[in-house]
Amino acid sequence: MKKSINGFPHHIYHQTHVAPETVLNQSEHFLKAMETRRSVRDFSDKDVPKAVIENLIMTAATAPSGANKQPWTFCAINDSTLKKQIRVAAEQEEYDSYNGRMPQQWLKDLAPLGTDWQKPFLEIAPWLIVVFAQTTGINKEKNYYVQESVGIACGFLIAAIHQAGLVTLTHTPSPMNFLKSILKRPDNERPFLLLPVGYAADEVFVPEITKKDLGEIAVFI
Ligand code: IYR
Repeated sequence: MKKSINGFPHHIYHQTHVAPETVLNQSEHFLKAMETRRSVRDFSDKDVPKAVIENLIMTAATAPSGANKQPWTFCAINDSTLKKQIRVAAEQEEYDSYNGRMPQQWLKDLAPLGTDWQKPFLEIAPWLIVVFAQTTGINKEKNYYVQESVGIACGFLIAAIHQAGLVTLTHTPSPMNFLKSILKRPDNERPFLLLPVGYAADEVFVPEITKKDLGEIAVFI
């Protein structure tokens, strides 16, 4: 079944029919799965096939975006020379950030996470995915809700990485314009987020932090 709206074709959408009790089960199941996700900073150097990374990126690209402009570019890097270059540049910025640029309160807030300026995972993880936001189209065409759209796509990407059995972390070197020059991205793109992707190292320690309770994050009105 098809119909036309404003002269554009639409077709019937069939969401698989799910019984109400199955909806509850599935929502619980996905919650449990997502609750096992952690930001991991210790990676194995074990290879991940390119086909896996392609699937992860295509999952991210299913995200909704303003006027369906899909204002994102995913740069997937496996080349060790390029990874080293990114590590060196990121550590230069991060060294300055951790040693003077970040206010004391910020450093205090990060202390429980145990992060510092050193980013060995940028070389050890088999893949780095650098997500770029397209502030406009390549010929200055308008994009809408770029931050929101790319943020949602990154959420999908992180969930997909976890669901596949791999790990990542949201690395935010700051400032991160070096990514634009190293990766030779065009003027309409702005670096948004860097995600190392791979298998977790054999032994990984993560901080004992908790997520807020439902009562702290939601109001039912
Ligand atoms: N960009 C730094 C610092 C950092 C900032 C926040 I906010 C974090 O949640 C974690 C780290 C870094 O990536 O180490």
